[in-house]
Amino acid sequence: LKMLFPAAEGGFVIGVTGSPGAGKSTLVDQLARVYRRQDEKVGIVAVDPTSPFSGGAILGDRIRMQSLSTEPGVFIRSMATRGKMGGLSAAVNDALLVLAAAGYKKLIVETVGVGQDEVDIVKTAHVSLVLLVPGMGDDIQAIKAGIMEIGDIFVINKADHAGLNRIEQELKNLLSIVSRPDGWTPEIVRTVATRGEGIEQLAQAIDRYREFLGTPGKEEERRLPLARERLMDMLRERIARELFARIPESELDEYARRMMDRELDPYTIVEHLLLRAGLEERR
Ligand SMILES: Nc1nc2c(ncn2[C@@H]2O[C@H](COP(=O)(O)OP(=O)(O)OP(=O)(O)O)[C@@H](O)[C@H]2O)c(=O)[nH]1
Ligand SMILES: [Mg+2]
Repeated sequence: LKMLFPAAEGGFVIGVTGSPGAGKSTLVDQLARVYRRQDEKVGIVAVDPTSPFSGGAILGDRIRMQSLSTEPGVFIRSMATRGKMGGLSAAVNDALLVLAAAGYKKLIVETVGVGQDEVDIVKTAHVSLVLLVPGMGDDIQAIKAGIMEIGDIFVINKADHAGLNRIEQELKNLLSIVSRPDGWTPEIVRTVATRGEGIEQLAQAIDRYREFLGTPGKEEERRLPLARERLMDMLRERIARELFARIPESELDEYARRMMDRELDPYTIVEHLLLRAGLEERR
């Protein structure tokens, strides 16, 4: 990863999020086709919710995007949401780094828009697409609660369904009350992913946002805090790993028991453990 890092320059990450079944995979498939026509190599990382039954990634996305998976110039990888050392977004970031270094400069990440992990992933993308579908009143509520802030472009997919104007109006109302610090006004694009309608327009909206990011100062304004956050995450993970490597499980159990018996308070225990691991100075 260290060696690949410089070669990963120029990778442009497109995050796609939305409720289960909103049409994300279908849309990603179509968008990848648009990029293939422009002769761009496309890397796709689909973050599958971990199945409670198999404990692994559901293969649904790969099956749905099967038509693409045999296409040269397209690489598809599914990742499960749980059990990733150092967190899911770290694992996704690493995968994107490898893909970008291998020349896949258009990178698409699909995640279901629930949970902090997903929000983190989409946040680190260069551009974030939030998918909505008509006729889901609750959907917009959920959006309001979490992912409203992260959408650079809102896609109303399944525009062939009833209720299109209603959801668009609701979305416009919501967008009119939030003003972004960077001055960007999120665009709204209508698509029918199954028929490939609106996908060219979506690609153009993405290009416009990319141009906006290219205006002096903007990219840095957005990317710098994210780079900092990424560093902090990696440090946090590394420090925790180092720390736990120095504290035997049995000792943790023993301290937990003494805490439970009110023999020792947790504040003192934490100080002891940090001191023992050499991460705190004796006072
Ligand atoms: N009518 C209509 N159906 C669509 C459209 N886009 C996708 N679908 C259908 O919606 C269903 C779900 O599509 P997916 O692309 O699998 O949705 P997803 O958001 O990736 O689903 P998860 O990954 O399971 O969260 C499929 O049956 C698609 O064929 C659309 O624009 N119009
Ligand atoms: Mg999907």
